[in-house]
Amino acid sequence: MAPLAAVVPSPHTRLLACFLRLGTQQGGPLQLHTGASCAAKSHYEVLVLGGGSGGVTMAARMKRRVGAENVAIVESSERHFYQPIWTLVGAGAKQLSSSGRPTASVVPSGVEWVKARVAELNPDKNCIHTDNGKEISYKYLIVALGIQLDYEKIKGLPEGFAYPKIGSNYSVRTVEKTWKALQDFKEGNAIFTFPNTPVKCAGAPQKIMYLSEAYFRKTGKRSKANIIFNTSLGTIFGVKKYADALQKIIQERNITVNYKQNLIEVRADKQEAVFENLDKPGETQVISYEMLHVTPPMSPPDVLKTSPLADAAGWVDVDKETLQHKKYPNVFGIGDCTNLPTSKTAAAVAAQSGILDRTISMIMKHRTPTRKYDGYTSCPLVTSYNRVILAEFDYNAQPLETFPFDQSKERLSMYLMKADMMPFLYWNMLLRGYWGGPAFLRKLFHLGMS
Ligand code: FAD
Ligand code: UQ1
Repeated sequence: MAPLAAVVPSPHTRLLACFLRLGTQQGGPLQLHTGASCAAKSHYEVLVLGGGSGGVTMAARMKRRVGAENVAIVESSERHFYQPIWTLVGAGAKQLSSSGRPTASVVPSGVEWVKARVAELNPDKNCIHTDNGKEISYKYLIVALGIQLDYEKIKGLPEGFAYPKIGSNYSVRTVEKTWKALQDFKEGNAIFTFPNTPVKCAGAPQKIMYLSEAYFRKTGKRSKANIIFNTSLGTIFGVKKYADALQKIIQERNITVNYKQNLIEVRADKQEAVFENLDKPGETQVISYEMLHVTPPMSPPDVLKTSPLADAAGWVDVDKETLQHKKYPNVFGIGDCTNLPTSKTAAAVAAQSGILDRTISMIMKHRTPTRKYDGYTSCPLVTSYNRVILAEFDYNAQPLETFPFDQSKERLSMYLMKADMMPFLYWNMLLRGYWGGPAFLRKLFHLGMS
């Protein structure tokens, strides 16, 4: 086990830090109040909360900055999952086992893995509490707790998953049920839902629909399937260029899209789904299904919602360019748990990790962060078993494409990138802190075009 870095600040440094904090309310690095501390036995220079995509990536980068023995990750799960591949697992194109590895194998060597859940955050004292009674203090905190799945907000779930004909690619427990429902499909409605909350990978709820449509075609069942996308949103996708391409596909493949329809109840014993009409309060519709794919409502993790780090909606309240917390300058956020106004994806985490690494390095040197996150995010829209539209865009919902061709076209090359290259890049580059997104490739490919 790596030795704990017992650098609890002395009363002298605490007093000095307190003085510096009180004396510099105008902003800038001197506002750091890294001196305040609880009486924790464990202290780390950098404490990372959450061992998912953002947490492991930042731990790897922070190890290079301050040394492994000064970094810890708090994560309770024994397995780390590459969630983006679940779209293909739900469609039977990949095995679930390929998506997970032991957490122990992705925590950077020498970094302390605290196997527990974060139960309470106390940023005024620079400390956190775990569910197994540990208190840990830090100098710098990186919050990477992801987004919470709220299946129970739909009446009849999660217990409804015990019945057949229903699945959800969003959870490791239910993703294989999607593939089972697809195989068992005989005749009737195949319904795909999108909830009335922010979600991670906003393209995933419709990717499985296109794959299902392709599967029905392949197996001769297409004429027996009525494919319905019931979405709480008012548009198919937030970026016009890709929305136009998707609309064409929807028309060509005879898919029905109903907007402002929110799933509120599943009667799994009767194979019925109940939707509320968001434009007409009180109006509901019951639709029977032969297959149902549920994208659950999502929200910030409970531990954040009630913490001083949260904005009014419960997300970690960070500066959208530097990822530094707006009130606690020694606290930073990355990924799905933040209020960064971009689409929540691993691709966004990659781009954010490079920026955050630089931000923290500048803060550590008492300098002002200079590099700015532009909101880069990407969604490989899988439209069949060998085609992908690669959506990439920024904070302004403007396309920010890497490759020197029209990415709104369905392409085999982009499918191969999504299915085979991305997992390799994820496990070997991103999680090791060597992949900060494709900006450099974009610049390279577009050199001759500007
Ligand atoms: P996560 O990777 O979810 O990690 C959060 C971690 O925090 C978890 O390990 C969790 O166990 C831990 N945690 C939570 N609460 C606590 C607590 N109280 N204490 C301790 N630990 C805690 N992204 C793409 O870029 N491209 C795609 O094609 C794509 N497709 C997707 C398809 C599906 C079906 C899904 C589900 C996701 C997809 N994503 C995709 C999204 C991507 O997986 C996430 O955006 C990414 O994993 C976010 O990283 P994160 O670190 O913010 O959260
Ligand atoms: C990406 O960087 C990334 O993070 C590792 C993903 O997550 C799985 C992606 O899906 C995509 C598309 C990117 C962007 C990378 C390139 C090469 C366009």
